[in-house]
Amino acid sequence: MNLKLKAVSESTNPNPNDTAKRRAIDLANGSEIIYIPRFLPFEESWKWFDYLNKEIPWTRPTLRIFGRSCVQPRDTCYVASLGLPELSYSGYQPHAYSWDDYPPLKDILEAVHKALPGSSFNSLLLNRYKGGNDNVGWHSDDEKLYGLTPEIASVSFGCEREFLLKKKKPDKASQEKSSDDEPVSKRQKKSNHADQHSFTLKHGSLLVMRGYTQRDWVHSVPKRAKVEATRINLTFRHVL
Ligand SMILES: O=C(O)CCC(=O)C(=O)O
Repeated sequence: MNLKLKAVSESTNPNPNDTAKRRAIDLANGSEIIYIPRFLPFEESWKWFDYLNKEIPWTRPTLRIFGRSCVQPRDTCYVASLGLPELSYSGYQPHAYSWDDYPPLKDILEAVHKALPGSSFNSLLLNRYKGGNDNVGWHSDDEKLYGLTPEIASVSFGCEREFLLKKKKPDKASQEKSSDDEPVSKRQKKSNHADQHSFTLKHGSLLVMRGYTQRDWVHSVPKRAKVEATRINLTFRHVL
């Protein structure tokens, strides 16, 4: 199956309207989101969807959250370059498959690298939401292995779902006076930036979280009662 495709990027895109829709959202205090709704061509993206849906060895692990066992409300799979520290979250350590096990993933990775100059992703967490009950709760990808300011590139296929971002509540330490003698909480109140954002992540879209987004914000894909179709999401990350 030839799944090689061209990403919509500044250099290859013949339609200026597509790149004009690359939106940068400044979340303030060094956090930023980039959203490109038509990152990958629509028809090819359905071929990717079918490939991923059929070929990826999806699992639905049991997690440990606040001392209780619960089945993760979505399917998952993990791919990583050789020799990286192991990923572990909520008491679960996924097996790391190799990029060579699923070569078409390398084509999507290449497209993402092309759109984000300077990026070098070496791992990928895949999620499959089989209908509106499947979800991911509020969390941040702030595991130490990604460092303090990770760039995370998220490519979506299939059913559109809402992606929410919410500012973390400042803890006591961050409310203490900063070096410019003004409490951080006061500075945050003065800022004009909203504390919540919502994106409807389109089939073939790319959303990038950058800077201090994982330190200062949480994100989620909430349940949606009326949704029945499947969505697949790939988040590319760099493990240090
Ligand atoms: O499915 C999504 O868009 C988000 C996935 C996510 O939050 C994660 O993998 O950490």
